[in-house]
Amino acid sequence: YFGNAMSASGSTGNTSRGVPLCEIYGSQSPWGSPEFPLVVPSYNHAVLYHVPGNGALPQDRPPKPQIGQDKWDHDFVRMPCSVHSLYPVNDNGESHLKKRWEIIESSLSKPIKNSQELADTILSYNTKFRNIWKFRALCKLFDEYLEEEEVKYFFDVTLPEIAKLALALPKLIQTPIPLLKQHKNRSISLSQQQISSLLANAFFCTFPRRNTTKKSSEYASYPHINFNMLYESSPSDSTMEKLKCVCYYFKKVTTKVPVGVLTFSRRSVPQRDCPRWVQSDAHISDLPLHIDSVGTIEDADGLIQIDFANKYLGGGVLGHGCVQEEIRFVICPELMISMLFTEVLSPSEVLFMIGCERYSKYTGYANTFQWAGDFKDTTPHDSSGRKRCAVLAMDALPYSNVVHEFKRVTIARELNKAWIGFSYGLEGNSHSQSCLYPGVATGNWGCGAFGGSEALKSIVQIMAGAHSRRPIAYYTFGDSRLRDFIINIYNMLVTHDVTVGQLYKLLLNFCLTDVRKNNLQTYIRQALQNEANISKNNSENATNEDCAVDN
Ligand code: AR6
Repeated sequence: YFGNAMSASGSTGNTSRGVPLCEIYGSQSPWGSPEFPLVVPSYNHAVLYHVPGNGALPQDRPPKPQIGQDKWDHDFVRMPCSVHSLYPVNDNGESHLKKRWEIIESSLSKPIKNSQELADTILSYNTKFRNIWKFRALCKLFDEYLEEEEVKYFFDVTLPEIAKLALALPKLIQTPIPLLKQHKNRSISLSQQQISSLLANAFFCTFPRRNTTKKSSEYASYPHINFNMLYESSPSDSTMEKLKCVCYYFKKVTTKVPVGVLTFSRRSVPQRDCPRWVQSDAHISDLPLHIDSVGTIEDADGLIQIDFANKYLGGGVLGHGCVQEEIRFVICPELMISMLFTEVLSPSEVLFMIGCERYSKYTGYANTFQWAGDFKDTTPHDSSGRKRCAVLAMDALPYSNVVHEFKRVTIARELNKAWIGFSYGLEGNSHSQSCLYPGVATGNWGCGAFGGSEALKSIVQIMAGAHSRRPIAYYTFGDSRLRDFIINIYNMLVTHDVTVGQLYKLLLNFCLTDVRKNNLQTYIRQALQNEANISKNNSENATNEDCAVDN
C-alpha cells in the first residue's frame, strides 16, 4: 500500500498522484480507522441472529437465529417457507391450493442429475412459467461450457448441498425480514449463513411473487431476486462466467460455513435537509485526495468502496450486465441479498452494506469478464463480527447526451446523492472540521454504462467529499490521462482556495454556455483567473487610493 506513497506536493510513484493512501485511511493501516456503528437490535435495526448480552459473537461458528414470528404482509419479505405461501396444483383434474414449501421440499429432496432435471425442479413449483422459462444460459453452462468433471462435481456434490441449504431456511431464519422501503432509514443484519440459505432459495427460484416484472405486481419497485432471469439471459461468455462465480460461491459456503455477519443500511435524507450547495464554504483544499490510475475499488482495503449502482440494486447482475456493479455482486454474492429487500433507491437515498466477503478472483471486464479462481479474503472482522469491508451503493443518473447532464437540477441531484453516501456516519457528529475516516474509494461513477462525463463526475465527487469531509481515493481504471486531469483541476482549485459554493456557481454558469463546444477545465481556469485578476486590480486600486489619501 505504501509503495507509491508520496507527498501532497507531487508524485514519486509511477501510478498515483495527490496525498498518500494513509491520509485517506486516517491511519497508517487500512484497518486503523474507526469501526462503523455496532450491530444493536432496535426498532429500526432488525437483527436476524441472536446477539449475546455482551455483543460478542462466537468466532468459530455462525450465530444462532433470533426467534420470532413469520409475517405475511406488505412490510416484510414474503418467505417461500411461510405457511401462507400457497400455490395452485392440479390433482386428478381438480385444482386446489397447496402449501408451496411442501412442493419445494419434495422437489429439492429428489436427486437432480443434470441441467434439464434442475430446470424441471425449478418449474415444479413455478408451473405458470413452464412454457415461458427456457433456461438457455443454465443449460449451456452445464451442457457445453463447463468441463465434464466440473459438471459431475456440481451435480454430485455441490447441488445437493445447495438444496439442503435452501431447505434449511425455516430453521436458519426465524424472524421476519423487513423490507427496506423508500424514505425510511432502516437496517437489517443477517449472518453469512442466513444469507447463503436465502441465496440458495434464490438459486432455486423459490421466492413467491418475485417472478414477474409487471408494473402492477407487488414487488414492481424491487429488484429481481430469483435467479431465473440469469438462467434465461443470453448465453454469452460473460453470463457463463457470472454463473461460474455464483456456483463457486455455493461450493465454498457449503464446504465451510462462513461465521460472520453483514449489515445493510438504507440512508434516506429528505431533499430539504440536503446542503445548500451555493452557500457551502467548505474548502476544496481541506479534502485529502489520492488518485491512482491502477488498482480497483474492490481492492481498496479498509475504505468505503463505492458501488456504481443501478437504482434497482444489482442492475443487470441477473441479466446481461457485466460492469462494475454486476462484477462486484458476483465476486461478493452476499451483496445480492440486498436485492431481496431493498426498494428502488429514490434520488436522495443510498444503501450501505457492511461485512461482505469476496469469494472469487476475476479478470477482464464486460464481455471479457472471466472467473479466475478462488479469492482468499483475509479482511479482519469488526467488533460486531462483520468483515471490515463497506460497500456503498449509489446510483448516478443515466445520460444519453451531455446537454442533459449539465443542468442545474441534474448537477444538484448527483451532488446530493454523493453527499448522502459520503456523509454516512456524520449524523450526530459535532460540526468539527476534522475528516471522517475511513475515506471513500471511488472512480468514474456514472461514466460507463450511464454515459456521464468524467470531468463533471470527478468534480461533483470532490465537492461532495469536501462538504462531507470524507477523504477520497479515486481510481481511474487504467486511465493515466484522467488521473492527471483530475489532479490538475484539484491543484488549480486549491491554488485559488476555492470553496464548494464558489465551484458550484461556476458549474451553474458553465451550464449556461454551449456545453457541447466548451471545455469545463478551460472554463473553470479562465473564470478563476478572471476573478483573481479582478481582486488583484481591486486591491491595487485600494492601495493607490490609500496612497492618494496619505499624500
Ligand atoms: N474499479 C474502479 N473503476 C472501475 C471498476 C472498478 N472495479 N470497474 C469499472 N470502473 P459502470 P455506471 C470504471 O459502467 O456508468 C451497471 O449496470 C470504468 O471506467 O459500471 O455508473 C449498474 O447496475 C467504468 O467505465 O458504472 C448500473 O445500471 C466506470 O467505472 C450502471 O451499470 C463506470 O462503471 C451504472 O453505470
